[in-house]
Amino acid sequence: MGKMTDIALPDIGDFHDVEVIEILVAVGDTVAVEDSLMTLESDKATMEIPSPSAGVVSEVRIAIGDKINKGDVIFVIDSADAVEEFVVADEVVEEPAVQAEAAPVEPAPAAATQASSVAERMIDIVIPDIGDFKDVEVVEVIAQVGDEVAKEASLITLETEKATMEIPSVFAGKITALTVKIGDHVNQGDVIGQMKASVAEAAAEPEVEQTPTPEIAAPVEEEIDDRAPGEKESQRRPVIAKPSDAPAGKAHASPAVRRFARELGVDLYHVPGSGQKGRITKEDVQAFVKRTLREGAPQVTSSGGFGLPAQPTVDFSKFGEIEQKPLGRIKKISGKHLHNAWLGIPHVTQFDEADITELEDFRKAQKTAAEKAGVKVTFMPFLMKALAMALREYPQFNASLAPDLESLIYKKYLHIGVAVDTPDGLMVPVIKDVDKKGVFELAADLMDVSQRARDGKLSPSDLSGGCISISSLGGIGGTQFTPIVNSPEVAILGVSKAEMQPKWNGSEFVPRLMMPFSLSYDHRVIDGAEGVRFTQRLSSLLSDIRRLVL
Ligand code: CAO
Repeated sequence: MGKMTDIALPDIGDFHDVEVIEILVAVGDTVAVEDSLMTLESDKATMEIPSPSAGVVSEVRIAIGDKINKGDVIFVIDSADAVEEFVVADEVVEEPAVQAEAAPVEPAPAAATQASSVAERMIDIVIPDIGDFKDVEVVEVIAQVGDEVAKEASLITLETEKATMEIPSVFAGKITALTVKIGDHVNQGDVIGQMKASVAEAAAEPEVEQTPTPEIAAPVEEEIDDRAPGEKESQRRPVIAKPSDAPAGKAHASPAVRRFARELGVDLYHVPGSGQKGRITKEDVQAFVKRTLREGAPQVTSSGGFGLPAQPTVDFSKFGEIEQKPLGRIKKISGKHLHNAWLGIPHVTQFDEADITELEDFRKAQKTAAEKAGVKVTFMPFLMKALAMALREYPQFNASLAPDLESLIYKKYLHIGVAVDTPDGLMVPVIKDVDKKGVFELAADLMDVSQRARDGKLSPSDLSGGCISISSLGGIGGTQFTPIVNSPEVAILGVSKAEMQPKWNGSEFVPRLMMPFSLSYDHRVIDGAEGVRFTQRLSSLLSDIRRLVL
């Protein structure tokens, strides 16, 4: 056992008694520095609380629904080998994890009149203290010229790589000018418009005391994973989900949209975003709900999900000794995604095989060259090259269904996800631009991502953008299996162990190294004939890799 360290809630600005809406780790989970531990939500902000260091969670001191404050001990972590990285409770509060405080920014009324009177004044709308963020991009302009806004109504949304924050109005009033547009970059103190504000004035008080302190929504960590909240929320209310809405990974949305979605019981994970960089807007949530109601899609509930009857609860201890251990975070997330894909996509699995005798000879012949290049060349890089070529020839396999299910989005790029077996569960890092890379480069990429997956060091960008996935169990064994399509992709290749088999060449049986593989695909997009043409083409490319250079 290493050093037991209390992890306290860091400084979260002016927020008090903030509700725990999600706990992202369980006892026994291994966490890395900056891994999100929990999500808090106030009426103004949503924020993830990152771990200050690495270790194994030994105690979870909070529960969903708890109201907590800065300094409260929320977890105990066994810091094991990483003791020097740990920040104890007292230190945590010195180091804010989320910037939620905002400094006064609006000018006070120029002159006081009578105590408690309200005057209308033209006031500059100014970007408040947004912490250490500079040149922050405007991703949403919520208010418009002419709008009557309430005090603290959100005006614009800013986004950095790490955070999303809403800028609220300091006063109630009418917007008369807005000089920012989506894509602009702003800094603290920038004037972004004017408003005719109703300003309460108090006579004979110093200006500074009249100046309202704007509360800005705390930055929301970009990596909030909206899969888990849906799952947790479902214990309180049903979550609307439509299986055909292929989840696109992380949900990017402002705190207001998150709140709106939560009120409607919508799991943002299922909502396609139409905003810049795929951000989910309020209109997207509304459209999603309308479509779901119109199409009569099933509801995911905590019971059975997708309208299925709930599983019966069995007391296994009646039959013998048992031990119950919580599922790890990755298993929980990937499990939900797989379940969704399995139920939402009409799967067909096509089985085939490839004669890789020559390929294997060639691979072995490259061993010395590969060692010199510092890579281990397994069969996978060749498979990736062949798959990339087949995808070019059959573009419907390199596509995703549009959110309205009425069209197909063809991708001109070729990024391939590779399922990696890690101690914490299945992860699918994506190797980018496979068609532009050589076998050694792909081997190096594969070594890199699979190692980082096993070390828990993959970044969100490593896990996104895939066009198709490969699940290779060939290094382990098995003859055939039916992989689940990694939505929103439309196909996945499953590879099993190659073995020598006698093959009839027209006059005699000859030993050939045969690799069995399977292709699961979304039958809404791909017909059976296309499926088998694709697997046959892949088989022919692998059987004679000279075709890869044609
Ligand atoms: N047939 C026979 N041998 C194979 C093979 C196949 N289809 N595929 C790989 N091998 C061999 C490799 O060539 C290597 O042999 P050498 O050491 O002699 O070169 C050995 O098996 C081990 O390979 P590997 O698994 O270390 O490397 P890889 O590049 O083939 O695969 C990776 C990398 C990351 C895909 C793999 O390690 C992995 O994690 N696979 C599991 C994926 C998984 O869990 N899928 C299930 C998802 S659905 O639940």
